[in-house]
Amino acid sequence: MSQFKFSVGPWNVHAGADSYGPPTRQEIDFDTKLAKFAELGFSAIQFHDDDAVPNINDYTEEQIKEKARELKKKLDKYGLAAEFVAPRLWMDEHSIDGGFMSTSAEDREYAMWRAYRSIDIARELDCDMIVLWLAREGTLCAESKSPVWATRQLIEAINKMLAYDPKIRVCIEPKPNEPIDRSICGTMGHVMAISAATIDPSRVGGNLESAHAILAGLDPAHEIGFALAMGKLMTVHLNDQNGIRYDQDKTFGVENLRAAFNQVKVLKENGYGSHGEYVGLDVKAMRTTTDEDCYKHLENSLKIFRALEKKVDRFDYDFQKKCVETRDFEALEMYVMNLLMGID
Ligand code: GLO
Ligand code: MG
Repeated sequence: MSQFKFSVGPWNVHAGADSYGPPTRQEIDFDTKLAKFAELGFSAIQFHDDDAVPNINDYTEEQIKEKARELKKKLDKYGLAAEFVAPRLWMDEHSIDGGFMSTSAEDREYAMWRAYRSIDIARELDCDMIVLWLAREGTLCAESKSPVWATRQLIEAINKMLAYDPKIRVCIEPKPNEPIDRSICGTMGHVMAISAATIDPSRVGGNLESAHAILAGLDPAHEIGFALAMGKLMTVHLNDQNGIRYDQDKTFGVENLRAAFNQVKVLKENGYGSHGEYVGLDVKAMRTTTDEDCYKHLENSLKIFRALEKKVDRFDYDFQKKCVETRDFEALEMYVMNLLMGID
């Protein structure tokens, strides 16, 4: 039995379309996904604001809250909690050039409207966290905006969110690029710096996604460890990624098992989850996956995570200590490889 609670977003099950081709699977309706997520053993759902309230632009603030209350009833029916709400600031025509640091004042205002509505929805869903995946917050053309101005815009926007609701926690999910060229807040280090510059650093932390760390050329377990050391790891998006390419969101552990082992290890060793944090997945099925198998990547990610938990349980800390004392890192490394290969 895992010591962790897991979460997932509805976008993890999708119809297979990519930038180069149309869907390859049927769309699955939201209620069916919820039922299946509960059956697979997930405890909480991650939401975009418009996953929670589709066509959010068409409603008043009161109507949005009402719709969120209806969703809460649905979640209760399946025994699922809401982990976070994330303003989707990359699809709408107002977010063509970013949200909080868009070059258009009107579009920046729209971004704040979505952030406030996300907080309203979170409140109705009984959750206290919003996630900012800063998809288009950066530059497409380096000279189009000042990085100094853009960074300050982000801090100011977060300060407004913190002031809007004294309980809300703002969790930044950093990514170095894609869909933008250069991100303003691309790594966990940037997130910590932004946090420190806000009016309430205790309520601003990070969501480390394995793939995003790899895209920045960094090690996911070290990024997780860095945020844990600062007491600011609010959630994780576990997945995998084959080096510095397009964002792949592969099943957790399939590309680099040792790196995945070390992510589980650092989470376990540091009591992650003891303050209610979830182990979140952000994984995509392959384009070739069939309709019947459209949840397989989630099942497989959970299986791999749990199997690695058992490996961490078996990790021989006495042997590790001895190796460190004698600086025999060859032996320690081979011990880890044998542990992962199942060779005693
Ligand atoms: C994309 C991100 C995205 C976010 C999600 C929640 O690269 O990982 O999936 O996690 O929109 O904010
Ligand atoms: Mg993510």
